[in-house]
Amino acid sequence: PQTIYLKDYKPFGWQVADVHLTVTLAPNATRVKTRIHFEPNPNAPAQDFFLHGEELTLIRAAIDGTEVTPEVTPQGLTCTVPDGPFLWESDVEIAPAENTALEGLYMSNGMYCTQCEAEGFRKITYYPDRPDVMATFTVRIEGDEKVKLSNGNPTDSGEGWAEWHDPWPKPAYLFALVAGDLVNHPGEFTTMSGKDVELNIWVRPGDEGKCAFGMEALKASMKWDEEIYGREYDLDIFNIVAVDDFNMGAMENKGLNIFNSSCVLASPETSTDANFERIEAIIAHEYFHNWTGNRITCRDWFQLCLKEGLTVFRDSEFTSDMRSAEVKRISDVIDLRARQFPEDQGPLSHPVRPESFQEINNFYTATVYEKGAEVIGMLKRLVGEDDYAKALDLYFDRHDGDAATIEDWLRVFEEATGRDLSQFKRWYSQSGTPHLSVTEDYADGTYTLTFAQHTPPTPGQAEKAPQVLPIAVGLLNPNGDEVVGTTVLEMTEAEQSFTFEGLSSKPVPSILRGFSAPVVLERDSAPDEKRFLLAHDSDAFNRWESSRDLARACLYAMITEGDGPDMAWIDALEQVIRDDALDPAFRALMLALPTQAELAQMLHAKGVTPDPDAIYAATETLRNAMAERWSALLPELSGQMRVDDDYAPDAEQSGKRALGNVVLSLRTRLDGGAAAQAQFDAADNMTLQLGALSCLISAGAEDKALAAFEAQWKNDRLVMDKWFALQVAATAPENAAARAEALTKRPDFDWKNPNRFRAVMGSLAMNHAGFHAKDGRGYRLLADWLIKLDEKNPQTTARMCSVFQTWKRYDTDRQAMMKAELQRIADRPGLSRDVTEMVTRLLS
Ligand code: HT7
Ligand code: ZN
Repeated sequence: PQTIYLKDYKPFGWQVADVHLTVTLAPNATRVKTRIHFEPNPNAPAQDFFLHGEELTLIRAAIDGTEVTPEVTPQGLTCTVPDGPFLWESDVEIAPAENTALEGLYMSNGMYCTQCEAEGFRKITYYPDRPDVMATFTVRIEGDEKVKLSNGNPTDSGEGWAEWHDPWPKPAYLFALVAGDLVNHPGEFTTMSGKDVELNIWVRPGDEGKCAFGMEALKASMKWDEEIYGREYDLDIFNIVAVDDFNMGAMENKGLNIFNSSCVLASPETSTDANFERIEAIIAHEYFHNWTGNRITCRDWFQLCLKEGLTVFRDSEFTSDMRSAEVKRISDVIDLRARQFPEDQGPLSHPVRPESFQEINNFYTATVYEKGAEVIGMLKRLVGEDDYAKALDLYFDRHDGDAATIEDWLRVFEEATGRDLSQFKRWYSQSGTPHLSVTEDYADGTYTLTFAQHTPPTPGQAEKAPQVLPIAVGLLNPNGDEVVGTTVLEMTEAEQSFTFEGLSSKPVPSILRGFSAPVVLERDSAPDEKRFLLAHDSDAFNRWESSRDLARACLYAMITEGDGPDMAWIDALEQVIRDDALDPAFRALMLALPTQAELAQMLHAKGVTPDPDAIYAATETLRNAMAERWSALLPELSGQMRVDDDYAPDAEQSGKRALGNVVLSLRTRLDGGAAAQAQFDAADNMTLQLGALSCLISAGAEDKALAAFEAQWKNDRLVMDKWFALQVAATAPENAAARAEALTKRPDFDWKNPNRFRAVMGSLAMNHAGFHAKDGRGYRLLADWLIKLDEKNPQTTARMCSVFQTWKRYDTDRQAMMKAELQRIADRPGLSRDVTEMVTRLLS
C-alpha cells in the first residue's frame, strides 16, 4: 500500500462552487447523479484532474454537457478538462445492501445511511474527497422510504422525493444521507440570538421511548456552547439518527449527526448510569464539532487532532460542568493510561499529529483524541483561562470557513498571548510519553524541587527533545495544611529546579496536581508520605493517585515478593470510604484497584516480565483481604448507598449506585452472591441489575440470573450486547476464552454487527488473564475472528488488532504465540489495507 506524507501536501487544482446530488435509492442499484461546478484554483500547482472514486460503476460522465470518457482506475478517474470553469456531471451506480464495511452508503436494518469520514464519500460518487475541498451541497433523495434526510435545511418535498440544501460550505466527509421508515422524538431550541431550531432524534419504531435523555443532553450542549464558547447553532434544523450498525460511536455530519444506537438510546431499565453519562458526552462531542470540525475543519487528515483533540477537550469541560469535575478528571486519566499510554509506549506509537499513514482510519486513536485533548488542557493551563478565551475567540473569528492546520491553531495562541509556542509545538510532533523524575531539597527555609524529563525512543524517533511541561504543585506542612496553594511550574529544560522560600519546615509536596501533564511521574516516595497525602491532600486527583500508588506498590510486592496485602493502606483507605462528606462517586474510584493491564504495564516498566496469572491472583487476594477487613462496614455502606427516589441518571444518584456496586462486589467475596442475587431480583434499573449480574458471574453463581436476564431482554439488541459482554468480561480467566467461543456459536452472535462483535471479542481482550491464557487459546480465537471479519469490515477489524499492541511485554512463550497469530493474519491473501498496515506496524 501507498504511504501518504504530511510533507507532500499540495492543494487541489480546482475549487468547487457547488455540488448537486440526486440519489435514487435501491438496495442493490442506487443511482447517484452528480453535478459540480469546478473552477481552477489559483493557489494550486498544475496537476491532472483526478477525482476519487471506489467501488462505483460509472454510467456516464460529461463536461459542459458533452459526454466524456475518463480513465478509470480502482482509486478514481482522471480526465482532460477545460482551462477555465466547467460543469462536471456523472452518473454512477452503487449497491448499499452489499456494503458490509459500513463506509459510504450502506444499509442497516432496512434503513439507508452513510458514513463518509474519513474517505467514504468516494464510495458514493466521484469527487475530490479531501477535507480542504469545501462546497455547498444540494441533495435530492428519491425513494419510497417515509423519512429522507440530508445535511442543512429541508427545501422541498413531494411523493417519493425530498430536497435538502446545506448553505455552509463543507468537505465531503461531512456529507450524510439517511432514508428509512423512522419515527422522531421532537424538540426545539431557541438560540441566543432568538432563532428557533427544530430538533429531532430519529429512531426505528419501538425505540421512541429511549430518546428523551438524548434530547435533553442535546439542548444542554447547545446552551453550554453558547454560554462558554459563544457558539451559536447555524441551521433551522438539527437531526440525530440512531443506527444499529456503525463502526464508531457517532459522526458529526453537518446538521445530521448519525449515532451508533448504543450512544444515543437510553432508558433507566435498559441503560446503566455509565451509559447515560457516555451518551451525554458523545451527544455533546458531536454537537460541539459543529464549530470545532465543521465551521473550522482540517486542511488534511494529518491535522485530525485539530478538530478531535479540541472537541474531546470541550466535551470533557462540558461533563465537568454538568457533573463532578474531580471525578471526571480521575476517570479521564484512568482512560488515558489504559488506552493511550500503551499506544504511546508500543509499536503503534505516533505523534498527536502523525507525519505519514497508509490508511487514515487507523489514526482515529487515543493519541489523536485523548492525548490531543491533554495537549489543549496543557495549553490552557499555561496561558490561563482569560488568554485561552481570547485565543479561542480569535480562532473562531479568523478561521471560520477555513480548512485549518495546527500551525494556524498555535498562531492564534501566540498572537493572543504574546508567547512563543515553538517548543510547545513538540507535543504535536514528538511521540512517546515523557517520564518525569523529581528530587527535593530543603535547607534554611528554602525548598527546592528538581525535575528531570526524558522520553524513551519510539518507532522512527530515536532522539527526543525536552518538552514544555506545566507541573501543578502544592505544598503541605506536616499538619496537613496547605502552605503553598496550587502553582503551575513551567518546565522547559531537560532538568530544571524550582525553589520556594520562607517555609518554616520541610513541606510535603503534592506534585502533578490534577495530572497537569500527560507524563509518567517517577517518584518513589515513602508509603508514609503517600498515606499522608491520601489523608490530607486538597487536590482530589492527587489524593486518589496517592492511594493508587499504594495499591500499585502493594500489588507489586505481592506479585514479585510473595508479600501479603498492605493492611496499612487498606486501613488508610477505610477512612476515605467511611467519610460521608466525600462524593460517593469519588469513593467508588478510590476503591477500584489498578487494572491487570495497568499492572502488567507497571511490571514491564520496572523490568519485570508480567505473568498474567500471578497478576490476577494478586488482585484477587487483595480484594479478598479488603472484603474481610471491612466485613462489618460493607453491609452498612450498602444501606447508605440505597436510592429510594425515582431513578435519575444524575451525578448524585449514579455516584451512590457506583459505590454500592463496588461494595456489592466485595460483599460477594464473603457471601457467595447472596446479596447480589437479592439486588438482581429487586433491581428496577439496569445499573443495579447489571452490577448484580456481574458479581454473580464472578462468583460462578450466575446460571439462574443469566437465564432470567436473557428471557427478559432477548429482544433488545443493546441490552443483549451487555449480556454477551459481561459473561466474557467477568468470567474467571481459565474459562474466558472457552466462554467467548461458546457465545460465538449462538445464532444471535451477529458478528457483522460491530457492537455484537466487540461485545464478545473486545471483552475477551479486556479479560487480561483470560486473553493471555497460557495455552494461547485467547490469541487464537481472536485471530480467527479478525481474519473472518476483515473480509466484511476492515475498519472494525483493524481497530481491534491493537489489542495485540503490548505483545512484546510478555514472556517468550506468549510473545511467540502472539507473534505467530499476527503473522497468520498478515499472511492472509487479500488482507485489507487497514489490517495490513496495523499488523505490519505491530510486527515491526
Ligand atoms: N469524527 C468522527 C469520526 C468517525 C469515524 C472515523 C472513521 C470511521 C468511522 C467513523 N465514524 C465516526 C467521530 C467523532 O470523533 O466525533
Ligand atoms: Zn470527534
